[in-house]
Amino acid sequence: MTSRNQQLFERSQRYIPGGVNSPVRAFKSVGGTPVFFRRGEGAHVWDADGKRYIDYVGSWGPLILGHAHPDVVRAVQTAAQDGLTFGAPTQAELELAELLCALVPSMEQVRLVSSGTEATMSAIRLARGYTGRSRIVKFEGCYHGHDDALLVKAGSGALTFGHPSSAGVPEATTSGTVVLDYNDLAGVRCAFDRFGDEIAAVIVEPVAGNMNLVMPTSDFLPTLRELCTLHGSVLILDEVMTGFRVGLTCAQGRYGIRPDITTLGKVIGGGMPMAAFGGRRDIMQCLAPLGPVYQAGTLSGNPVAVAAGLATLKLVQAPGFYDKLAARTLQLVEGLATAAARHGTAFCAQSLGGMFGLYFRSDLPTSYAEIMECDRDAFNRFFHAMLQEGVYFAPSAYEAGFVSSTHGEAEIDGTLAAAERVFSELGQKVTQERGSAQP
Ligand code: KE4
Repeated sequence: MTSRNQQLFERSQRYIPGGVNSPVRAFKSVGGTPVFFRRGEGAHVWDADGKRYIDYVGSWGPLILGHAHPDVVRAVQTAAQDGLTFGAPTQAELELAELLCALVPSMEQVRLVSSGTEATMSAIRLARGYTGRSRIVKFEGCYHGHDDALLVKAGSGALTFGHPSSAGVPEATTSGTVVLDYNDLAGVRCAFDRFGDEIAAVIVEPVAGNMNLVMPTSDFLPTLRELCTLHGSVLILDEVMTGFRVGLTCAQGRYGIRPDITTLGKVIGGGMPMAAFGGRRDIMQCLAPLGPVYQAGTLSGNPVAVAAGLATLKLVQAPGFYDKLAARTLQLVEGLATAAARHGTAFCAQSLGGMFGLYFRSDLPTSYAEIMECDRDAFNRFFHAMLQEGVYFAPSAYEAGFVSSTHGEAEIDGTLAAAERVFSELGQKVTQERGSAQP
């Protein structure tokens, strides 16, 4: 009998390309039928068949307070009763702007938008307008949304100009983008030696989360800061994922880096369409209506989304919120690694604040190339076996995972008990396969 998920997916593919409104949801990387969710509450979601899962995706990061947090839902309901949108300034969006500038060390002014893509696209245009330059630098494996200039894959050799990573993006749009390797200091120095005063901006995820989790080496971010300052280039930290996920002062506070522009999203909207870009006042003043860089949005600073964001940011400021979240996330990754080791699986894991990475390889990856060496088939088997056990990890070996404040001992213990069963089964299957392969 086809499940309700399968029925919905078959129907959905008739009306929505690929049956999804965002490609990563389609399970293309892991295979199988995507799960259609009907309800979420706290750390749990229920699919169309009524099956419950412990959720480690949290809508790809926004739900740091779990699904349907009562304070956030109440804030949304209250705001909605006064009107959904005005297309005019409101006190609420001013309060969110004030709060972001108070919490994010480098943020002197901020503009609210509706998606992370809009934030990074606007930040790039602003950096180009401020510097009068056009070339930008990004890093292989970092994702900054689907703006044309950022849908780029590395050229054939180091320092060659980027080529489009998507159809529909003109070569001319990406030819000004240099794609380097994450954590590659020599490559960064070489790019600045060659293009320095032509570089409008460097955009980077301060902690990479879109190739799976990859931490910056100790000199990586300071070197980017030093070289951008030296050459008058704008340093953009894309904190759409890390913002208020890895700590109350974001990744920039943890690593002591002061970017010129920061992009935010996900957590600051509490699950509603909300993102932002902001930073140095002298740069932000280049934006219309003050300056020549145009940027706009019908629903920018939407009062209902702002209400969800304010409610969320109020709760994450509670004393000890991030210490507790980080400890819970660490307990998860250490438990998974222990279970894998017990059954001889090449696996490791790490976490930072409320985000984590799982890797089917023996040592922690520090680069895109090392991420590509992970055993993707092993991850896919693990993903589906855990899904069967009622644990929902990101449906891709190349995504980070997320824990919320509603993941308690019961959810972690339940996940680790399921992992024990799964690693045992997977270990036995590998042993059998090796046995049957013996001459
Ligand atoms: P959105 O346009 O999807 O709101 O944000 C784009 C974006 C920008 N910068 C970073 C660092 C991001 O992680 C993202 C979006 N992240 C993905 C998850 N890896 C969103 C999931 C999806 O594409 O459906």
